[in-house]
Amino acid sequence: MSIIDQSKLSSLIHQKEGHLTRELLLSPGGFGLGKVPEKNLPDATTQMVCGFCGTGCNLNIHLKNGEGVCISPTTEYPVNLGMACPKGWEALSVLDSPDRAVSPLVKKSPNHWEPVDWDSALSLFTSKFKAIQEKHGDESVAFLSTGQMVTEEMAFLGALAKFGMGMVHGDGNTRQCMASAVTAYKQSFGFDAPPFTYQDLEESDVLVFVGANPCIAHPIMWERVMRNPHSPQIVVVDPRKTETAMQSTLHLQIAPKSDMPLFYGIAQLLIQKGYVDADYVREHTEDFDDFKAHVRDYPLERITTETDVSQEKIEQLVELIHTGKRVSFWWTMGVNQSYQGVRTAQAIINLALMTGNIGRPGTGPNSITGQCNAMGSRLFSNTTNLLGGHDFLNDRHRAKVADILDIPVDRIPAENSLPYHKIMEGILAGKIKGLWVICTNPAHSWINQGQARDILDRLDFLVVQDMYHTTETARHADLILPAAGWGEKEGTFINAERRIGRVKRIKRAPGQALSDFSIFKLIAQYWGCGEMFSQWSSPAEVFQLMKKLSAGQACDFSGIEDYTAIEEQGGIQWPFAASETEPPQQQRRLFEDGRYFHENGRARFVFSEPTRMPEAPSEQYPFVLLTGRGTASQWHTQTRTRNSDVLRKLYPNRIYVEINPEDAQKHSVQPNDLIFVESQRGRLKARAFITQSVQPGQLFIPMHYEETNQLTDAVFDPHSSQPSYKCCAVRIINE
Ligand SMILES: Nc1nc2c(c(=O)[nH]1)N[C@H]1C(S)=C(S)[C@@H](COP(=O)(O)OP(=O)(O)OC[C@H]3O[C@@H](n4cnc5c(=O)[nH]c(N)nc54)[C@H](O)[C@@H]3O)O[C@H]1N2
Ligand SMILES: Nc1nc2c(c(=O)[nH]1)N[C@H]1C(S)=C(S)[C@@H](COP(=O)(O)OP(=O)(O)OC[C@H]3O[C@@H](n4cnc5c(=O)[nH]c(N)nc54)[C@H](O)[C@@H]3O)O[C@H]1N2
Ligand code: SF4
Ligand SMILES: [Mo]
Repeated sequence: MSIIDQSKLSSLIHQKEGHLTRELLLSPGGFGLGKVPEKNLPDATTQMVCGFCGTGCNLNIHLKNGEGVCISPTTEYPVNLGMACPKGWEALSVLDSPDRAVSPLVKKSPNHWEPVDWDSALSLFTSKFKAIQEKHGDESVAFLSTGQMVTEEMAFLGALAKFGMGMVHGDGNTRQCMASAVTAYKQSFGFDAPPFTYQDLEESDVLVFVGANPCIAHPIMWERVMRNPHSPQIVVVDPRKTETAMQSTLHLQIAPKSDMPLFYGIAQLLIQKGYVDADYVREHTEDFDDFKAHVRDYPLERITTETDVSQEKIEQLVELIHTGKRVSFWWTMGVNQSYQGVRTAQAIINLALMTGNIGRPGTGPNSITGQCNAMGSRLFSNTTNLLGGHDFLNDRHRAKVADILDIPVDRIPAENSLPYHKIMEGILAGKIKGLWVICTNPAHSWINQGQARDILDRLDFLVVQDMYHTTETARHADLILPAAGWGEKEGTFINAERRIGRVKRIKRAPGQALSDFSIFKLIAQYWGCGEMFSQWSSPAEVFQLMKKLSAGQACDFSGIEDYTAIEEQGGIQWPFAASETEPPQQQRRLFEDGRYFHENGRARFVFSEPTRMPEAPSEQYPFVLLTGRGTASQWHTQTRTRNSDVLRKLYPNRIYVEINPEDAQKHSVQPNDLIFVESQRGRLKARAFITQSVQPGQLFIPMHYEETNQLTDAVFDPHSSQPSYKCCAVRIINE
C-alpha cells in the first residue's frame, strides 16, 4: 500500500520533467575541451561552482534552450581567474552515461536487480528500515554521507536520518579525508577553522607543501602559486618526487610518516637559533613552554636519522622559515591519512604559531580540502557535529537547533555517532543491520577492501543512493536509488577557503533520477515525519535555515542574504554575520586580531610523542606502499571521470605500480611487466612503471583503481579515526 499521496509523487516527478521543453541536446561525448558543435551554439550563459575538488573554481555554463551544452572557466571569479583543470572542462560530459541509474532498482537475486517505480522503492526503504529498527533498536540502522552533495542536501540528510528516522549513527566519506585536519584545528584553535584565503598563495614568499601534490590534486590552486609575483621559495615535503616536488625550490624527500620528528626538530632549531616570535607566542597562545620542553628531545642528529633528510636541507628550511616575511604551510592527505594525522597536522600548526605566521597575508597553517563540499560536510552533515558546527553533547546547542528547526529537542540525539570504522565494526558484530549509503563508494574507497566488502554483505538491508547504478558499492545493494548529480540540482558548496558558492540545475537528470533533496523530501513523507520538515521546502529555504543555524558560531554566515547575493559577490567566505555593516571583502582570512575560538582566546600548542608505524616493512614484506591521486583527470573511484572520452585519453586505463629502478633491477622487473603486489590482506596485479619518483623500498599505486584498497591496512588515527591509507607493508612477486 502506498503511504504517500500518489498525486504528490507524480507532481514531483512531473515538475522535474516539466523543467525541460525538449530532448537532451547532446549525445555522449559530443564535444571536447570547450569546443562547441556549431549547430549547438549557445544562446545564454549562467555560472556555477565546479563539482569535483575543493578548490571550487567557477564555471560558465553555456546554455542552449536553457540547458548546459559546454563550459568555460569564469574569468572574474576570485578563485580561478579564468582557469579550470580538465575535470572542470569536462564536467558536463560525465553526466551522460549508460551507467546512470535511471530508475530505482531492487535486488531480486544475487547480481540481479529489477527496476521498480519510486512508490515501491520508497515503501520498501521504509518498511525494511522500520522493521530492523523495531526488532533491533534505533542504533541498528546507520548512514554514510559525503563531501560531494550541496550543503542543503547534506543538512537535510543528517536531519532526516537523525531527527526524523531516529538514527544515532551516521558518518561520511569526509572521515577518509579531512577528519585529522578537523580535529587538529578544533584542538588548536577551538573551532574547525582553516584560516586562509587563496590570495595567500600569491602573497607568500615561502610556501611549504606537506604531503600535498597540488599539481595533480588541486591544479588551479597550483596555478595561483604560479602567479605569485614574489619569486617564492616553494618547499615540498613528500616521500615521492611528485609533479609538485619537481617544480619546487627545495624538496625534502622524507621517509614515510616521519613528518612529526621533522617538524619537532625544526621547532627545536627555531628555538635554539632565537627565531621564535616571542610576542606572538606570549599574547596569543598557550602551552608553549611545555612544547619547548617536548622538542628538546629532537636534536638535529635524531631528525636526520629518522627522516632520511640531510642536515643541510633541514637547516635550509629553518632559515627559509626565519627569513621569509610571509611563510605559509599547506597540507593535504600525506598528513591527514595517517595513524598520527592529527598530531602531524598540529606539528605544522605549531610552526606557524611560534613564528607568528598566521592572520597576515601570505601566511597560515592551511589544510587544503579534497572534495567540492568537504567544508559544507564539516559544518552541516549532522554527523560528527550537530548542524552548524554545534555539539550533540551540549544542552544549549541542542535547544538552539531544536528551536530553529521547530522540532522537539528530544528528537536530537544527546550522544555522538560512532565514527565510520566503528560503524563498519558494528556491522561486523551484528549490531548494525541496515545501512544507507549516499554519494560515496565505500566498496572501492574504504580501507582493507577484502574485509570491507565482507562487512557490506553482512547487512540485512543496504541502500545505495548514487548517480550511477554500476558503482562497486551498488553491486552489494539491496536497493539502488537513482540520484541527480552536479549540474542537475540546486544548492551551495563551501570550498577550501570557506567560500560559499552556487550550484545550479542546468540539465535534466536522466530517466526517473531525482535530486537527493527530492529523495529526502519523499523519504520524510513515506517515513511519516514529513511534517517535521515542512520548513524544508526547497534548497533556497534550507539555506535560510542554515544561516540561522550558523548565527553566533565561528562559521556565522547569517549576513548572506540569499543565493543571488552569493552570485553577485563572486562567492562569500564565512564568517559573514548579519551584524556586519559593510559588504564582504572578496579575500578574507581568519585570526587577523590574534583571537582564537577557545574561551581564553588563545591558540594551543598540542603535541605528543610519535608512534611507530603500525605495519613497518619486514623481511617478508619489504616495501612501504604509498597510495594517492594519479592524474588530474581521474576522480576517486572513477564513477564520474571514466565517462568522459576526453578524460579517458588523459590517464592510464589500467592499474600500475610505481617502482624505483634500483628495486626493479633487484627483482628483475622490466618496464610494463605485470607484477603482483601483495600485503597480508590481499594481492593485486599491476603494470610496473619504473620511475625515480619513488624511492627504493617504496611503491606507489593510485587509489583510482578498484584493486588498490585490497592491500591497505585498517589502521586509524586515535584522535580523528581517519584511516591511514598511505602506508602498509607489501612485497612484489613476478608473474
Ligand atoms: N585529480 C584529482 N584531484 C583530486 C582528487 C582526485 O581524486 N583526483 N581528490 C580530491 C580529494 S578528496 C583529496 S582529499 C585531495 C588529495 O590531495 P593530495 O593529498 O594532494 O593527494 P594524494 O596523492 O592523496 O597525497 C598527497 C601526497 O602525500 C604523499 N605522502 C604519503 N605519505 C606521506 C608522508 O608520510 N608524509 C608526507 N609528507 N607525504 C606523504 C604522497 O606521496 C602524495 O604525493 O585531492 C583532491 N583532488
Ligand atoms: N588507498 C586510498 N584510498 C583512499 C584514498 C587514498 O588516498 N588512498 N583517499 C580517500 C579520500 S581522501 C576520499 S575523499 C575517498 C573518496 O571516496 P568515495 O567518496 O567513495 O569516492 P567517489 O568516487 O568520489 O564516490 C562518490 C560517489 O557518489 C556518487 N555521486 C556523485 N555525485 C552525486 C550526487 O550528487 N548524489 C549522489 N547520490 N551520488 C553522487 C558517485 O557516482 C560516486 O559513486 O577515498 C578515500 N580512499
Ligand atoms: S581544480 Fe578542482 S574545482 Fe577547479 S576545475 Fe579542477 S576539479 Fe574543478
Ligand atoms: Mo578526500
